[in-house]
Amino acid sequence: MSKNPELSHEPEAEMRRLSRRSFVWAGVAAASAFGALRWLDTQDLNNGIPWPFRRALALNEKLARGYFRGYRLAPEFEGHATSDRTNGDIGLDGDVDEATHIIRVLGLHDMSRAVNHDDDKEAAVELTVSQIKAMPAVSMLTELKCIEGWSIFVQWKGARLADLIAKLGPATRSGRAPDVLNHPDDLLEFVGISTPDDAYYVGLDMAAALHPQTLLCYEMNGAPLTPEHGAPLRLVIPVKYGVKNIKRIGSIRFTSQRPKDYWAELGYDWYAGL
Ligand SMILES: Nc1nc2c(c(=O)[nH]1)N[C@H]1C(S)=C(S)[C@@H](COP(=O)(O)O)O[C@H]1N2
Ligand SMILES: [Mo]
Repeated sequence: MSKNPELSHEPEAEMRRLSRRSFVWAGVAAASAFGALRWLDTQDLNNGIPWPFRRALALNEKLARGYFRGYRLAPEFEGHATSDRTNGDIGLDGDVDEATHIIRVLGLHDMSRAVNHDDDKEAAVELTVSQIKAMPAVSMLTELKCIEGWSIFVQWKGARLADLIAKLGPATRSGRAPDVLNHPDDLLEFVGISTPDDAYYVGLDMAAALHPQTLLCYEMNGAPLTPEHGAPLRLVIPVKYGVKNIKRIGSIRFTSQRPKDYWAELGYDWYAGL
């Protein structure tokens, strides 16, 4: 395994730098929250619960601290990404067109905007990649660790899955309207993410899905994601092994059942945490 010598590895300094940076990010996210709100209004996807400006800051802070009992921030690095490496092409057959690509979302508290074009499939709320790109963007240089024993350092750019979750409003255990900020424990426990053809799929617990470094990415090392790396949209979750970093996202489902997971079915640990 080759590590980039320019990357900083001193963990304490890393964490100090990180907390400063997280603070800056919280501000950046708050500054862009107005744009996100307008996205909601124009796209009319929200269930009518306003997401006040001041809450964006609180959300980032609270999510980064309280709810992630078992999770820490993965180290972030400064310097250059390492040379490229791809692994795994399950679910990546055929071409995708970013402009027409749809991410189907299931298991929201309010599914009244769900549509169904296909009798074989459940009705789902549909998102486009441009809607994800309109959300506050986060960049991070993190290590993608494959369970096979190698890793690469990648500069990612994307939107926080937590921000999307807060906006869309997953179904809750109580049946009451979701309050991601104050009552994340009331959200359904799991998130299942699949490729459009359902050939590759991962399950996440809600805490991992809400982790501030869990991103829906559309850029890698300063360039648009390539098809091998999961264009037009992939998950990057540096607190988990590579297997959970699903490429080419076709659907996201909030559920109370532990979702099926491609590699867990083959005997790997379902959590696959680092
Ligand atoms: N759709 C899909 N996503 C996937 C895989 C896959 O086979 N299909 N392989 C996983 C594995 S094992 C790893 S290590 C990472 C590798 O990501 P990369 O190819 O972008 O380096 O993708 C993950 N995501
Ligand atoms: Mo992997």
